[in-house]
Amino acid sequence: MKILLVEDSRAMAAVMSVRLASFGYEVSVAENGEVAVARFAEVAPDLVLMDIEMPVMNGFEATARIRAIEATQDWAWTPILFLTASNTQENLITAIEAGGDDFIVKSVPEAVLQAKMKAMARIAALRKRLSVANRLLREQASRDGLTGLCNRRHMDLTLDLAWSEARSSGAPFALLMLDIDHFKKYNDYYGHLAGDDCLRTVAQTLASVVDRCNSERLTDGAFAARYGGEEFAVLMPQASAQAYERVAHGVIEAVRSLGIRHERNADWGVVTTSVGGAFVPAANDELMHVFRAADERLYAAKAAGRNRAVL
Ligand code: GH3
Ligand code: MG
Ligand code: MG
Ligand code: MG
Ligand code: MG
Repeated sequence: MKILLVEDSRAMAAVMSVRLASFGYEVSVAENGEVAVARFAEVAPDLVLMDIEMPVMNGFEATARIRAIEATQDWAWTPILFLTASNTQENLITAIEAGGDDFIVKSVPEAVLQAKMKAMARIAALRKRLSVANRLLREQASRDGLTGLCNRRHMDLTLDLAWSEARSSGAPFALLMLDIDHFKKYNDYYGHLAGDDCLRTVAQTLASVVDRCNSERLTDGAFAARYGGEEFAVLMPQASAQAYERVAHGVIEAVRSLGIRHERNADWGVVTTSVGGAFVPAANDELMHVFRAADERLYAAKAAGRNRAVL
């Protein structure tokens, strides 16, 4: 357990540090409230031991600042234990009101200190588990279970944001809609499990084309999502027209050259995809119109024989 000890008296800090280290805790010392707030963000302690009277910034003020930092994070609540000179009812009430969890007197007996630290360690451990669980849940809520790509919910949220940013800055904006060709026939012929494998492979291929464009700096922050059953969307904020075309043609070629056999795809014999795109040089329209344009071009790509992009 990492402990941030906030104490202006060097002698007291030294005594406490030794005691805490002897319990096996890792201690870092801040000499006033202001240093403590900065150190808190740096070391992310599991527990704070906070003196009250200190120069520059006292313990109550530092606690209020730490609680304000935590208010912006999920499930963040680092136990803060005040160190007081005297064991009075008034001290306890003030400490709790200020955002502390408990207080101990500086002359506390060894065994009491150790017991209180144990109780605080339990709070710290619980908080950590909650924040890990919360992170996992959030992560899962924005992912598609089959392909691991972002899901539609996440894409819709991101699209709205990216679109309003593009509108206010007048930046270019591009959207691709991709659909696997004759996928119903693929399922009918090879079975749904093979269909699922195929979906995963196409999704990974799409993601790697997009990732490559990001890492070659052709695009910045472009990402793919599973938009519906066998439909995918690619959002390319601030992409150039060349980047937009390159991703569209790149993914069609990458999927075709996987060479996944598809007997019932009469024209191509392997799994292929069709893409419809919309490139807006300076965003000013309604996002719905951008979608409609991409969707119409996707139909046009299907009608023109599939395995192609209409941009
Ligand atoms: P087109 O070339 O015109 O796009 O024809 P298509 O057969 O691909 O289009 P259609 O919309 O008729 O069929 C889509 C199929 O995708 C139907 C559905 O069973 C399949 N599908 C959707 N989601 C999944 C999935 O999660 N797993 C599997 N195996 N199949 C899926
Ligand atoms: Mg002091
Ligand atoms: Mg479809
Ligand atoms: Mg369809
Ligand atoms: Mg299809």
